[in-house]
Amino acid sequence: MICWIIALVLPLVVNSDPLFPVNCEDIFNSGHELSGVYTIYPMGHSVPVQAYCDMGCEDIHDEGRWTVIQRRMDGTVNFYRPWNQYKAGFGNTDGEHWLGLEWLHLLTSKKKYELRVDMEDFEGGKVHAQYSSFSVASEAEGYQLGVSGYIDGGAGDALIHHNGRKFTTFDRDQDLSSSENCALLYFGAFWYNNCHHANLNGLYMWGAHSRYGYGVIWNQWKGFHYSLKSITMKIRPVS
Ligand SMILES: [Ca+2]
Repeated sequence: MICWIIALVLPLVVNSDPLFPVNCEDIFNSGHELSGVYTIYPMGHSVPVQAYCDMGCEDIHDEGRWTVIQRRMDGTVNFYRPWNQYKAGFGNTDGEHWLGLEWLHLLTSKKKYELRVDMEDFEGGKVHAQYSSFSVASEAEGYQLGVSGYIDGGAGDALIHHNGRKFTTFDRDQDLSSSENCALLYFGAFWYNNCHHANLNGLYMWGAHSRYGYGVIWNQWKGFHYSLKSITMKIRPVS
């Protein structure tokens, strides 16, 4: 937690020219060991994008080198957005944001990545879920999700329900509900099945509520009637 506070106080914007790091592991390996906002180049040197790098804490650097791909923490950013914005990314890189599906595809199509999802409730509880394999296919393939190799961190495995599913927004229905658009139904955007066990881009609410499936949901931990306080999705290459 101390490291997290330092990271918020000391946001860094670093251009690693001429190295053009592809992800936060490259940034770390070039000597930048503080968490913060950095520039990465998943598409090559002419197309920079800002990403939040979670470098972990001093003395336990093995926990770091993560490229954050999604973060919710205070409800300051609207996540109910159309396809093109989920494709390109949106939000505040040092706060709530979505990196973007195209970047996720570019990163995970070149190397094998793992995923960690950290989450926190409003009562001080903290758990995580880790997956040894994470990939996002091309836009032509609907940005199909590949996630497997669950490692328990107390959260339970909500994403197995979404493995192999395409991404759905309110203006592009690729889910498995024949009668509904899950993004419209639950005010989110995700790799919906019919519809979800995790609604990580849902409305930011405050803990327990009465509306089934609404909110920032990780069903296997807190159920369908509890919206989380914070959640972070982050990825890094598997060596
Ligand atoms: Ca549908």
